[in-house]
Amino acid sequence: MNLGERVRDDFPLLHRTINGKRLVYLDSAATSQKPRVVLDALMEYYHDYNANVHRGIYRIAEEATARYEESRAKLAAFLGAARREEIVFTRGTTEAVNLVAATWGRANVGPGDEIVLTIMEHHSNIVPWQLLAAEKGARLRYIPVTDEGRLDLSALDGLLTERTKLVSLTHQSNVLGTVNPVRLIADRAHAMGAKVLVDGAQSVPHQAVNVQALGVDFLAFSGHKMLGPTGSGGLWARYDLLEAMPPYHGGGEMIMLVTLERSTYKDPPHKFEAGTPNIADSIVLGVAADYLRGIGFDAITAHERDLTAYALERLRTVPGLTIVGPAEPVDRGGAISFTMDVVHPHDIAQVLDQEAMAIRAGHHCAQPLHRRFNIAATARASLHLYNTREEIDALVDGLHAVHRMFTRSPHPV
Ligand code: 7TS
Repeated sequence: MNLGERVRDDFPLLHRTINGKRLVYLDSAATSQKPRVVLDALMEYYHDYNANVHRGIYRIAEEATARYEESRAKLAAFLGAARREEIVFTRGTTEAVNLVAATWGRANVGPGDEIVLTIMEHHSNIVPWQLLAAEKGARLRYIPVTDEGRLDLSALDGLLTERTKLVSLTHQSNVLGTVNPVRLIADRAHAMGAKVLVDGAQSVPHQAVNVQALGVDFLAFSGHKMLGPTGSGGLWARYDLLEAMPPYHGGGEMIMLVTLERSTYKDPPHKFEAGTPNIADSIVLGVAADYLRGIGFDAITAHERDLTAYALERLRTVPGLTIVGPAEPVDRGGAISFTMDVVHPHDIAQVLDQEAMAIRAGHHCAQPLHRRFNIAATARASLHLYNTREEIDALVDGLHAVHRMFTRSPHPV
């Protein structure tokens, strides 16, 4: 039995039927399904020890605080961080990138400075930098993408200069599936004195990510894509950077002392967690990380690589289908986007929905990347550890049926 078959029973939602058919969930790049241990841990929090953190001195408040901080420690270990105080809980990748732009960015980026991004970024790693650049008079530059869907590293020499303050790039593309050579780019950026942020939204759920090995300064990640609850996630940053960064939101629990004129702030990470945090979801994110670690990334990555190779091979049999992104299963993950010559991506998704298949169609919050390929939209199937070859077969059969449906002559002779 392969991994997908072995773990399926852990995910109640994967047993749902729609139109009398078993759900085939192929949209994990948007959000992942949750194992029962995650659902149970959420219920346990509200059922047994719901209390605010870092303030009450009674039993359940101390339990909640301990579990919240334990989860932080688990995530630090999960990402290979030097210490647990390097993890700031956020609502996800979007908030983590915005936090860096609004704090480190405001303090360190000035007129004429440059921020280097890539054409394959999700909007959440573009728009915050556009806002900062507009405020500061800084300039955004982009690493181009090749026809195959990989970063064109030959452009790095021209892009990285003494004006570069930050390189911010995705580890794994949510559209192309491409896994980028982050270490290589980080070393080049550091040699020019720039800092490096990596968007781990699509890598942290699927491969062993170690921030020391990546050699970056900031890493943003989303809990809901790594089997955890929505509204959970975080920012990892080197402690010295967090210490030097001004706060993000102002409010309760991030201060040492408040007078009518000014305030002093707590040490990181608390300086960046104003107000009542997302206690339940942040605690349960640690449970999701434990679940992934329990299975092990060796097994997860091998299974997803096998499934991706199988899917890429089988998709070639569908007439008129073009993969947008690397067509070989090398240095790529299981987000597979494609177009079909005669059918709009939304029509593909809608027809497959009738067969209880969930894929996504659209620009996947990566409009500049789609513009690069001269297309408005793609259809995307994205995999996770719980998917199986049978589901890939169902997808491919479904796509053959879509093609037949849209190429059938309306006036049969
Ligand atoms: N970065 C990447 C690479 C992503 O894929 C996403 C979400 C984000 C950032 C933003 O994460 P959030 O958790 O803060 O929303 N990607 C997708 C997607 O591909 N379909 O829906 C959401």
